[in-house]
Amino acid sequence: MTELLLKYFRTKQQKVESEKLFDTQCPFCSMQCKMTLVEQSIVSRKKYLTLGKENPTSEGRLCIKGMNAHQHTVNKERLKYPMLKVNGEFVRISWEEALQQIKENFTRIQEKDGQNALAVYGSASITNEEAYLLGKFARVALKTKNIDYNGRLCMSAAATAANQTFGMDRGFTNSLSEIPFTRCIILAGTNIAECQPTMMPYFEKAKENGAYIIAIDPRETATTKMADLHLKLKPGTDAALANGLLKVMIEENYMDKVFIKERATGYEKVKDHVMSLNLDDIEEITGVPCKQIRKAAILFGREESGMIFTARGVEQQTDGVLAVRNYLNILVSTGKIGKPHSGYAAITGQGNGQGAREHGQKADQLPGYRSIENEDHRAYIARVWGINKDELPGKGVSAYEMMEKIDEGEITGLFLMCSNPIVSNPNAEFVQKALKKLKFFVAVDLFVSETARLADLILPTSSYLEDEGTMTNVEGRVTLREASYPCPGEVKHDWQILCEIAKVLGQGEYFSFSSAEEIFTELRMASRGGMADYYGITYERIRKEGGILWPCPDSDHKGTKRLFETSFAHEHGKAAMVVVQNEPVIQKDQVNDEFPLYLTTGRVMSHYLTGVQTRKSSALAARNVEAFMEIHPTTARRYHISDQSLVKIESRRGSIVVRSKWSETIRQDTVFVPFHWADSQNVNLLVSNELDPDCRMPGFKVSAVRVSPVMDFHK
Ligand SMILES: Nc1nc2c(c(=O)[nH]1)N[C@H]1C(S)=C(S)[C@@H](COP(=O)(O)OP(=O)(O)OC[C@H]3O[C@@H](n4cnc5c(=O)[nH]c(N)nc54)[C@H](O)[C@@H]3O)O[C@H]1N2
Ligand SMILES: Nc1nc2c(c(=O)[nH]1)N[C@H]1C(S)=C(S)[C@@H](COP(=O)(O)OP(=O)(O)OC[C@H]3O[C@@H](n4cnc5c(=O)[nH]c(N)nc54)[C@H](O)[C@@H]3O)O[C@H]1N2
Ligand code: SF4
Ligand SMILES: [Mo]
Repeated sequence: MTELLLKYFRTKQQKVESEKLFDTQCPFCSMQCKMTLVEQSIVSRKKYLTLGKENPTSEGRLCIKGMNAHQHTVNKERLKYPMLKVNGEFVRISWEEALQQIKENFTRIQEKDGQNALAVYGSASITNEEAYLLGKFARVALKTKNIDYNGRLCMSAAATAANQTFGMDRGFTNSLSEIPFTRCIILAGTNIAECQPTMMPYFEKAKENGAYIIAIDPRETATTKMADLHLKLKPGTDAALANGLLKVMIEENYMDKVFIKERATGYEKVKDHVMSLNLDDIEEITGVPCKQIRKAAILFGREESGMIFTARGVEQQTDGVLAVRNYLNILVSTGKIGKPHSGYAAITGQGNGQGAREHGQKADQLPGYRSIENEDHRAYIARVWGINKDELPGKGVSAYEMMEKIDEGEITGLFLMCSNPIVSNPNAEFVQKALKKLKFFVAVDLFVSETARLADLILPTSSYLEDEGTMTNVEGRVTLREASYPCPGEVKHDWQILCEIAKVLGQGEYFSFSSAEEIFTELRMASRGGMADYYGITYERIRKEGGILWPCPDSDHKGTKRLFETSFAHEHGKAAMVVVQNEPVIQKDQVNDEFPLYLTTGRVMSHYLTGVQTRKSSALAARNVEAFMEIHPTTARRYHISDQSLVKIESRRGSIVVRSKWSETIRQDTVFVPFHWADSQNVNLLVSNELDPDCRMPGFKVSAVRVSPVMDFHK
């Protein structure tokens, strides 16, 4: 197929002077589709084509974002030189000057405000090598406890839930190749069709094989359309819905008693609790009719195999951990885990959403999924790093809490790598105000993002076409992103930047790497014996074997396709079930007469996260040029909002103006706005600062709002 397309592309071109091929992986979602960029020089311009490449995960497919990914990397707004803010304007400086600025300012801040006054904010869009190095950079080069990353806003609820129930967190307990053979699938709060489009054929095959698909989402989406049954719940009520499902399954006798006895703890308590609940109350809370809850429970319970997928709809809640744990209660008690064609997936989001949460970017974590509070773990990592264990700082604060510490003046310097927090954090106006208080702020980015605009110094970094390294995809498969495109201007790789800063800070001996592969060699050692063990994985093996699913403890080990076949990862070997109340401990934003509607947020197919990259891609931007608010026509009429008109949305925190989009398929009490746009369309101006007490995830998926038309004076 690839060859055919290439041939067609070639014959269509005239006067091609030269042609180059660059292998890489898509910079966007967790599918990490493999691709080849074809670059042709034709007279004075360049022409590009992206072709999918065969691999076990995306099987050669690409979606629209992947096909157009190169557009932002060759965009003329791409940063090419270090830029220093002088009298409010960015001016080009040399790397030498940039490093000197960092040295002077970081040293001054730490001398005056304390070691922990410097903070590091990372990302799950960088490679494993870079995520690992960033954790080491914070603890060894800067000696600060304050490091966290954007995955806190993404995967933290699912990760905490899996750790608590199973004793280990790998997003998918199985591999994608098992999906076509499962009998029943629950898709809760996930929009795979728009967010991991190349995964769809696995579900389509499952359907062809007779599987039943149940979707749980307040809106109809391209994903729910594929489902046989759609439970259109009120936003934020998954915990209660899962209680309802479980109650019916118990009543109908679908519990796997042997599995529960041998492999689970806590079942009796969960059963007593669930049986004390009333299904009518659950209908009232969730807005899902009892009949539908019963139908879904019976369909899932009676089948021999089944899988549950959750994503941010369930997880980005102030009770996200418990909501996920309640879906896991269903899997464990029906014995649908650790077996062929049965399992759980918290669908990872960013390109390296999996790997970047394993190797020490999190406030409480050391490489290999080790804990920074465990003395043995600290001792092991200190040995690998060649430092004294007492030099290792302790646990820092989570991503949004970092913004609060900045506001309070406890953190006065920030090193931001690969994130755009004033668009992606909740309570965006507060975040913006806080960041303005920083004494010295360095942002490492491809562009002058909305957040980088506030920085004192911006360092230009390389893209997915230029920067080689490993990325752990949605399956837990460690893949190698080849990258050989030349860096534009004076751009450096993220890992190089970290090494050079460490050097000017006098810590060069711990950061003397000259390639990503050298860093990976140290990462392997640092992860060895940990939960996320990469020791047996090498670049050579990844190339040969098409990626390897961790854990992979030694070079003879084939990797682990299915987890928990014989035991769970807790010391007692069992899965821990837990009682989950219908109502959350921390009350979510309440609807009332003043703020009568639920607002939920999420994504569209053509844009990626805060849109810094995709808004610079003409083909993608053209598909959705601005934010919008999906609203049911009945609701819209009630508030005098016509279709395609400007509407003001207000919450207790702030207001935005976007265009309305009537849709018969959303709940009448709910509106939806994607979060890919900034400034007056930044939906996070509306989202509250409440966090999940366990994992510190914000409640992006529920706010109470009111809507009103914006008058058009030209009419
Ligand atoms: N096109 C595109 N693809 C992406 C991304 C992107 O920005 N654009 N981002 C990537 C990243 S980092 C991530 S994390 C993933 C996210 O992938 P998803 O989690 O699938 O995406 P979302 O759109 O945030 O939310 C999924 C669905 O949850 C529903 N939902 C809202 N509230 C609730 C609720 O209370 N309960 C339930 N059950 N459902 C609810 C929404 O209506 C939405 O359809 O996508 C990745 N892929
Ligand atoms: N309301 C609402 N808010 C949300 C969510 C939601 O569903 N609703 N979802 C949340 C989720 S799941 C996520 S993951 C976050 C993401 O939020 P962010 O982390 O803010 O998202 P990005 O837009 O990916 O920001 C990445 C920045 O790094 C730059 N960049 C890209 N590649 C590289 C690289 O290789 N190196 C460096 N140094 N820079 C690079 C990009 O240009 C961009 O400016 O948003 C969260 N916020
Ligand atoms: S956005 Fe995701 S599904 Fe689309 S090409 Fe990129 S990695 Fe593949
Ligand atoms: Mo995410």
